[in-house]
Amino acid sequence: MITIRFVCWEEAGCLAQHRGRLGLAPLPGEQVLRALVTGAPPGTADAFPSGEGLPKAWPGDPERAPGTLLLTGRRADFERLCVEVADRQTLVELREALQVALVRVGVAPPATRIGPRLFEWGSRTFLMGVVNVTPDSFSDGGRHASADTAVAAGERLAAEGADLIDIGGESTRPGADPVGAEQELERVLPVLERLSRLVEVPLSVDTTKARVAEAALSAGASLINDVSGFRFDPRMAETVARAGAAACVMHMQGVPRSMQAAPHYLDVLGEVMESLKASLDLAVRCGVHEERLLVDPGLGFGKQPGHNLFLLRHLGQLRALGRPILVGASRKSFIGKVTGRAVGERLPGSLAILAAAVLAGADVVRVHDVAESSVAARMIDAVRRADEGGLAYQTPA
Ligand code: HH2
Repeated sequence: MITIRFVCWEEAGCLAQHRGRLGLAPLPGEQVLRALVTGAPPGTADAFPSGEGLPKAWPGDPERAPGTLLLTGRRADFERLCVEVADRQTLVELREALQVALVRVGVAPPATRIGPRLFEWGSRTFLMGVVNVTPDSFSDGGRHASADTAVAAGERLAAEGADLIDIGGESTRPGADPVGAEQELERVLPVLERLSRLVEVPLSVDTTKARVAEAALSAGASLINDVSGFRFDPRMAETVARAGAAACVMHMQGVPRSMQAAPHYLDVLGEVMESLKASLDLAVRCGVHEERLLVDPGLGFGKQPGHNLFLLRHLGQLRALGRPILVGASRKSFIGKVTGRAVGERLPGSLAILAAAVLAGADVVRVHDVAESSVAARMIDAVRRADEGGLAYQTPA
């Protein structure tokens, strides 16, 4: 399967602005792009045309990186390539993948309805607040172990500005013991039922079990947050499809019990992308509406600190999947590794990661500290929107 990701791209808006400053009209197609192709079938590099007005192609080393190509050119060159190779059988898959990737590069996906709310991606950063109804979650374990405290926490997060509230009944921290569906339901359902009557914010349930998802969706949840990307329970995708619900598919290498033992990748971004694409394809095959799906690189799930930081830095490349990007970094151990801070002292590090993630392309950030994250997100959004007049910020009402 061919995967294409743009590893460098010029912001089309910035280019238009530079031209405007010189008094020149916008020039469509001038945007410079660099694409990394993996999984190309044999013969692709040989069949690739060369010449003026076409992207330049560098095939990867056939021994070390078979099926790879690096393409560089202007958008107009890539578009011309798609026309030029229209009748070449060997390049059909490449052309189709390129056409899709060209539409997606640097562009926010279309809006998604989650429960009663429409999320217009690119308009601002959205916050998913976390309520773990567990005794053993890595940062808030035991704090909301009773339904009363969990409901109160959910109400507080909604008041602080959460756009979604994610309720979890099973810890997925490294080394965590799995819990049965019965126990997970006992923890999650009472909170979900009460919270759905008290707040207007859409509720999400963090589970990998179809049975839990099914009951949660009937009890008022609008989104299933599956950290296994629909891999652990073969009934999960059809359960989400039947309910017409939204879902977030996350990447994880291995299983929580052992995932941090020896995470290993040759190309962490490419492998995360391919796995997320497989989760999206599975979901769509089972009847989930593509426009209801979000993707998440799964920071800390079978990843070394360096893998997490690299994924964050190049997050925008996941745009090639065409879905909104959710990132959960709040209080995680890689922040502790970099800053030397214990879990209760990771707020400054978490806010810095939030800023980095948003600037790199995150649409939703999953956080424990909603009040502080909401101020940080508003500030970063102002930076993102900054225009030369300096008027592109809005004072909150
Ligand atoms: N991280 C955790 C749990 N669920 N879901 C998504 N989509 N992305 C994440 O990064 C993610 C997640 C781990 O954090 P937490 O829920 O606070 O801890 P625990 O799993 O120990 O309950």
